[in-house]
Amino acid sequence: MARGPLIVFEGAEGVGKSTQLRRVASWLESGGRVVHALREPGGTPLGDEIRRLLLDPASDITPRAEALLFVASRAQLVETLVRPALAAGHVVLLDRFFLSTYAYQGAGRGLPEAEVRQANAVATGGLVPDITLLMTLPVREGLARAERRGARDRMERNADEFHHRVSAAFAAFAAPAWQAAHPECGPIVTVDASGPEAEVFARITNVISARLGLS
Ligand code: Z5A
Repeated sequence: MARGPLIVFEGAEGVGKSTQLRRVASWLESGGRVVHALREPGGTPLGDEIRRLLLDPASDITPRAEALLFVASRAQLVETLVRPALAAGHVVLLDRFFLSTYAYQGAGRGLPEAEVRQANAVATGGLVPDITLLMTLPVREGLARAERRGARDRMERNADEFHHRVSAAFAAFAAPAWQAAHPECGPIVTVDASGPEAEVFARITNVISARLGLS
C-alpha cells in the first residue's frame, strides 16, 4: 500500500492553523479519505503531559530543556501515531511540526541551529513532510487573533520581540535557498492567512490539490 501524505500546518501565533486544519480534515473526509488530525506538542498521553508542562505559565524551563521537551513529544507522536497512520495509507494533518522548533527554539530562544536540527532528527527518524503549508500574517494581527481566544499560555507570554524573531524566521524558511539547504523539511509553501476563513481555506485547498493531487 502507498504511504499516505503528511501535511503540516505551520506559522506564527494566531495565524489560523487549527481553524484551517479542521476545515481541511472535513473536506478530505467528505472525499472518502481517512484523516488523522494531530497537533504538537501533544497528541499522545505522554505528549499531552509534556504539553501541559510546556504551556503552564508557572513552569520554569530553560531553553535547552524546552527544546528537548518539544522534541520528546514529537518522538512519541511520530512513532506511535504518525508512522502507523501513513503506513496504512491514511492522510495525516499535523498542527505544527519541526519548523516550529527551528523557529521558536532556534530563532526565538537563540539555540544553535545545528543542535536543534540534530535533536529533531532523533525524534523524526528522518520522516519528511510531503508539504508544509506555512501560513503568513503580520505578527500584530496574529497575536490579536490569538488574544481574542482567551488567557495567554507560557509561550504566548514571551515578549513581542520574541514573536517578531519567530515570525522573521518562518519567513526566511520560505526562501528557495533555505529549503535547498534543509531537505529534511520537504517542500514549504507559503499561504496568505489574511482575510476571511473561507478565502484562506480556498487558498489552502488549491495548494493541496495542485501539489498532492488530493480533493
Ligand atoms: N512550539 C514551540 O515553541 N516549539 C515547537 O517545536 C512546537 C511548538 C511544536 C503551542 O501552542 C505553542 O508551542 C506555540 C508554539 C510552541 N506557542 N506559541 N507562542 P498551541 O498548540 O496552544 O497553539 P498554537 O499552535 O500556537 O496555535 P495558535 O498559533 O495560537 O493559533 P492558530 O492555530 O494559528 O489559530 P486558530 O486557533 O485557528 O485561530 C486563532 C483565533 O483566530 C481563533 O479565535 C479563530 O477563530 C480566529 N481566526 C482563525 N482564522 C481567522 C480568520 N481568517 N480571520 C479572523 N479570525 C480568524
